Order: sequence, then structure tokens, then C-alpha cells
Amino acid sequence: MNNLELSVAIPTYNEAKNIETMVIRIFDSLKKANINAELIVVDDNSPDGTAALAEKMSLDYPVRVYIRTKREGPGPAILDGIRLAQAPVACVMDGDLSHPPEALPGMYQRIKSGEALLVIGSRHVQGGGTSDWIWYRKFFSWGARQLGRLLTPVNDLTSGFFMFDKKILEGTTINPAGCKVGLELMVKGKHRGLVSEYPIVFRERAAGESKMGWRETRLYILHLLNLTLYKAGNLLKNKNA
Ligand SMILES: Nc1nc2c(ncn2[C@@H]2O[C@H](COP(=O)(O)OP(=O)(O)O)[C@@H](O)[C@H]2O)c(=O)[nH]1
Ligand SMILES: [Mg+2]
Repeated sequence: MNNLELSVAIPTYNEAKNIETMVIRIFDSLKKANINAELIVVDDNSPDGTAALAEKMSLDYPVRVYIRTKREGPGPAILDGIRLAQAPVACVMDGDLSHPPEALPGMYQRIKSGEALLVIGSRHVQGGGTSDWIWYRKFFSWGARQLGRLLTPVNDLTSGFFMFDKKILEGTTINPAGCKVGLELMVKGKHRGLVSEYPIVFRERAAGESKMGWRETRLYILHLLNLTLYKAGNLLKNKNA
């Protein structure tokens, strides 16, 4: 395809009820803004037939489906999606309609204009938000943000919706065991501080089940500690250089 501008990657596991709407909304919004994009669906062989539905959509839309044989959580699938991205700008979002596809053109514009190299779809800036969350979810989300303040000035560092110029990957290794790829990019990406938060309203998934639980919370805290060590190591290296 000529002049491919944007590759959107979606990790999926059992998103059969959402994938078709997702594809339609993504391309509706990009088409209106005249952005030439492809979509990569990275599915961990979902038993509900998500991949087959995505394949069917590829007859009408520029969709590629990559099937992984083993279920490993969204992290490794996201990294595969980024690796397969053919455009200079890549975007990662969830496949459960939580992240509004209508935000894609606005996010892309910030990269195209040179304002940012990394754009986060953010719930925690003016104009952003979440649909009703139960108090403990709000509390954990707040706690996670406070921990992350040590690492990056980004307000929404657990966001799974982010877009970036692939240049920021040069000379850095993104850790697949880190559960939050976006957070890795905020801390390790070569974005020279050109990071921007684009307001989004996060919607609860319309259908299917969330895979977020205690295991993910624990992984997230380990990930934060890991990145803190990485950052401290870098600071020391620079001091001694
Ligand atoms: N490929 C792949 N995708 C996954 C896996 N687990 C979750 N996902 C996808 O990752 C995205 C976020 O997962 P979700 O369950 O919505 O997490 P939550 O939004 O934090 O509750 C969705 O698109 C899921 O389908 C997995 O094991 N493999
Ligand atoms: Mg979700």
C-alpha cells in the first residue's frame, strides 16, 4: 500500500462480540480524516473465533490477523503487533471498545505536526475521564499513578492506548515481561520529552470479560519497581560518565 501512515495494533483474546464494531469504527474515523492506515489484530488463538471474524473483516478493510499459538497476556501480543507494523507511526489500543477509535485522528495529528513523538490516550487530563468505576478500582488506579509519578510526568501511565513515532524505539529494548508496554515507552522510549496526553473517555467494555485482576496488579507493581531500577541505573551511569 502506498504512503501507509499509521499502523494500529490490537491485542485480542475472546473479543468476538467486539471486533467487528471495532474495525468499522476505526476505519470510519480514519477515513474521515484521510489517514491511510492498516490494522493488525494479534490474537492468542481465542476459542471464541475472534481471529476468524477479523479475517472476514479483512476482505473489506486493510486488516491483517496474526495468530499466536500460546496465550501469554496482552504484553507479548502488543510487542508482536508493533514489530509487524509497517507504517512509520504505530498505535496500540484495546479491542473491547474501551478506547474510542474516534480519538485516533486527533492523536495522529499531534505526531504529524511534530508536537509529540508519543501520544497517550489519557483519562487524567482535562476532557478525559472514565465511565463509572467502583471505588476500589478508582483507589488502585490512583495508587498506581502515585507510584508512577517517580518515573514519568505522564498523568495516565497505565493507559493501554498510545501512539508513537517508531523512531522512539531505536536503541532501546522494550521488556515483554513488563505488563504495560505503554509505560515502558514512556520511561525508556527515545521521545526526548515530546510526550503528549490526548483526552479520552474510557468506557467499560460493552461485551465479554475483563482479564484484569490481582495477578495483573501484582505484575504492574513489579514492573514499576523494575523501571525504577532501570532509571536509577541510568542516572548513575550519566553521573559517572
Ligand atoms: N493477544 C492477547 N490479548 C489479550 C490477552 N488478554 C487480554 N487481551 C486483550 O487486551 C486488551 C485489554 O484486555 P482487557 O481484558 O480489556 O483488560 P482491562 O481493560 O484491563 O480489563 C483487550 O483487547 C483484550 O482482548 C491475551 O492473553 N492475549
Ligand atoms: Mg478492557
